[in-house]
Amino acid sequence: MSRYRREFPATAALAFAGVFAGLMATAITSPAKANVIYDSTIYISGTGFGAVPRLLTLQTTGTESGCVASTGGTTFTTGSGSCVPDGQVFIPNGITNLGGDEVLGANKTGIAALTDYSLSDASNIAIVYNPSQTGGNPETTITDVTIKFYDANGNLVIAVDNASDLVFDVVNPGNGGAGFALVLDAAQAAAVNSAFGGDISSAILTVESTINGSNDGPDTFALVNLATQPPPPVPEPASLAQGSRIKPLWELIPFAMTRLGLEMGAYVSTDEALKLPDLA
Ligand SMILES: [Ca+2]
Ligand SMILES: [Ca+2]
Repeated sequence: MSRYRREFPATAALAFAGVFAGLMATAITSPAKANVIYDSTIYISGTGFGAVPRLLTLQTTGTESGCVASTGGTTFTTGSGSCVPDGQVFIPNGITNLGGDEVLGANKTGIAALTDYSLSDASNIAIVYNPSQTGGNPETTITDVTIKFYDANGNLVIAVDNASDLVFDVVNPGNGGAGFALVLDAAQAAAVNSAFGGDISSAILTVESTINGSNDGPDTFALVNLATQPPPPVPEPASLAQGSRIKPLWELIPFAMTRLGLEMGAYVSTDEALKLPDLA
């Protein structure tokens, strides 16, 4: 490499070294961090989410586990035989789901053809987790959530999962949003996009998961395209008046970065009317 570097102007060599170092850092560190993560900064609108069919519904007390596998076209199977062995998952978490608790029925458990969601880029995927719990301890813990991507013939192309337990102390995000957004981190999204030649539009997506601490109503997962989500609600005029100052530019940057999928920033809404009704 030094032989080539001598032939570059100093600035070009520096730039090349920087890019190369960046690529190496990505190659070395990203795979170990490729996870399904909960991004609390993403706002899922209840208005846009209410009619979305669920890809997996579970309603068992204690531990509940469900799996869905595409078998080509619009057909699918559920149950333990539909769970992917953890070893086949991209950078797996060591947990294989048992399945068997799926609640069957239209819009409760099924598949998503990504072309129906206008989804071509895995970085726009949000699996919205919407638990229904009651009592003094509504907490749920997702020990595994695996997102599987099939070709149109039902062949599994790639699957991704979470790295460690995802713990939810409450049943809704508390900002008027419809559910918790589980997303692919950058390394995972890149791997999924690459597995489909850069465009995942032809893929069929299914979800499998295991949840601890369940009670009461159905706990569901649905797919949302972040690129087509309605924007977050505008703050009420009263709260704007009470704010009594104009936000400086640097306070607006996280908002813009979130819309770009950079996992920063926060939305605040007091609109309780947007809470999601259960489909059960
Ligand atoms: Ca796993
Ligand atoms: Ca529940």
